[in-house]
Amino acid sequence: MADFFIGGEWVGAAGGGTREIRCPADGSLVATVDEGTGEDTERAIAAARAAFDDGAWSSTPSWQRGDLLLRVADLLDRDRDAFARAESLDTGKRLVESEYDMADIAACFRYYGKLAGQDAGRVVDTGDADAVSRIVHEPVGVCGLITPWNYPLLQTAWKVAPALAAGNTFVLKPSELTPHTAILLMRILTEAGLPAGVGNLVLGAGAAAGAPLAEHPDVDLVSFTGGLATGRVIAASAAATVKKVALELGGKNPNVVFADADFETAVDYALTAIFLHSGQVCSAGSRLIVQEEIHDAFVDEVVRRAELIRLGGPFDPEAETGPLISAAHREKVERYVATALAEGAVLRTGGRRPDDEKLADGFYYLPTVLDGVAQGSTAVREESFGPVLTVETFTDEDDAVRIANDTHYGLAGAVFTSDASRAQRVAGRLRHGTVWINDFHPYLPQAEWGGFKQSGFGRELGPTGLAEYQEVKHIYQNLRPAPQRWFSGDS
Ligand code: TXE
Repeated sequence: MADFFIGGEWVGAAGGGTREIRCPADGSLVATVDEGTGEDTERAIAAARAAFDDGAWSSTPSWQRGDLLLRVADLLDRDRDAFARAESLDTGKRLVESEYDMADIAACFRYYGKLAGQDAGRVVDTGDADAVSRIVHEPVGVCGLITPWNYPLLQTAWKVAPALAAGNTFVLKPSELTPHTAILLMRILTEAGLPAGVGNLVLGAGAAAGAPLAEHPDVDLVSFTGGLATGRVIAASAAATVKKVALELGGKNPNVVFADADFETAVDYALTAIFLHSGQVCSAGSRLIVQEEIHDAFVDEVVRRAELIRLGGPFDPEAETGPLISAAHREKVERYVATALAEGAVLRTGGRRPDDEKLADGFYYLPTVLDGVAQGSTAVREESFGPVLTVETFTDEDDAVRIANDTHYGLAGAVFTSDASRAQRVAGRLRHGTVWINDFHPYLPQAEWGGFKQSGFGRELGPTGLAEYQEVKHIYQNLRPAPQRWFSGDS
C-alpha cells in the first residue's frame, strides 16, 4: 500500500500501520489504508516546506495557478462517478447526495480558479509623484489542512482550492474515517500538473497524524473543520508558534418559524434542515424555534413527516437518508437524547435505532423530535450532530431573537415568515455567520461561510476565503532617493 502522497511520491506509513475503512451503512470493508503517525506528517511538512521555500509555485503567475484549478474542476467532472461512489462508501451517505457534493466541489475549484487570476493587489495613493505604493498579496506558506468526515471532499475543496490559488503548499490530513476522496484528489491534482511537494497527503488519527500540523514550527497556517473540543486543542497548540488559524467548529443552528410563514413550506424545510444527511451537517437546523400559536399543529406535522422518512444505504434507491458515521458517533447521539429526556424533554418520535433487520449492521438512528426542551438545557446547548430536532416556543419577535441567539455557537440560522420587513430585521439581529430567509442550507462558493462566537473564526469561500491564505504586504518605493538630512551629521 502507498496511500500517502509526500513530495510527489506515493508512499506507505513509516511505521507500517494500517486501518480498515468500513461503510457505515452495513459495516462492510471498503478498503484497508495506511495509518500514519506524527513521523509521516513531519515528512510531509518537510516536503511542503521545501516546495514552498523553493518558490516555484508561489512565483507562478496567479492566472496560471488559476488555470490549474480550472483543469482540476474539469477532471473532477470527468471522474464524478468514481468520486461520488468513494464518498458514499466512506460516509454511508446516499449516492445522489455525493453527486450533488461533487458538483459543488467542482464549482469551488472553478470559483477560485477564476478568482486567482484577478488578484493584482492594490495601488495606494501616496500623494507624492516620486513615490509608488502597492499592496500585494502573497501566500502564507505551508498550510496544514485538517478536515472532517461529514462532507469529506467538499470541506477539503474549500481549503485546498483557495490555498493553491494563493500560492501556498499544503499538507492535508482528512478524517481517518473517510480518506478515499482525498487520495483521489491528489491523483487529479498531479494529473492537472501540480508540482511535486506542493500538495501532500497523510492519513491517520487526529492526535497522532493531525497534531503536528498545529504544533510544527514549519507550518505557517492551520485550517481546521471539526468539533469544538478539537478546535480548542488546535488553537491552543497553534498559539505556541503563533500560526494563523482558521476554525469551523459546527453550530447549534436556530430555525425560527413565525406564525405567518407558509405552513407547508416551513414544515418541509424544517425537516430538510435537520434530517438531511441524518443531521451530520455543521449548519443543520437542530433547533426549531416556533411561534406559540402554531406550535401544536406545526410540531404534529413535523412529527408525522419525520416518521415517513425512509432510512437506507447509499445505493438503496428508496432511501431518503443514511446512517451515522460510526458506532461511537451513534452512541454519542444516544447519550445526548438520554440526557435531554432526563432534563425534561418530551420525546415526540424516534429516540432509538430502527427495528428494520436490513439496517441492523449499519449505524442507523431514527429521525427524532424532542419537544419542550428548556432554555439552557444540554439539548439546546450541545451539538448532537445527529437526526435530533429540539423544539422551543416563542411569543414575539424579540423573544424569537433572544432565544435564537442564546447559544455559544453562531454558524447559521434561518427565519421563516411572509413579512419581508420582519425577515430582514430578524436576519440583521441573528448572531450567526449565515442567515437564510424562507430557505435552509444553500451556500455559494462566492459567498463567505463561517461562524460567530464559538463556531470559529476565519471565513471559507468567497474572496475572504482566499484572503485567509494570503499575507498582505505593503511595498513602498521612493522613485527619487536622495539624502534626507534628518540628522545634521557632519555636513
Ligand atoms: O471530530 P474531530 P469528531 C462535531 C460533531 C461531532 C464532534 C466530534 O459535534 O460529534 O465534532 O466529531 C482531526 N489534532 N463535528 O471526533 O475530532 C480528526 O482526525 C489535529 C462538527 O469526528 O473534530 C479529523 O480529521 N487534528 C464538524 C478532524 O480533526 C485532530 C464536522 C475532525 O475530527 C486532532 C465533524 C488533534 N488533536 C464533527 N483530533 C463540522 N464543523 O462540520 C482530531 N483531529
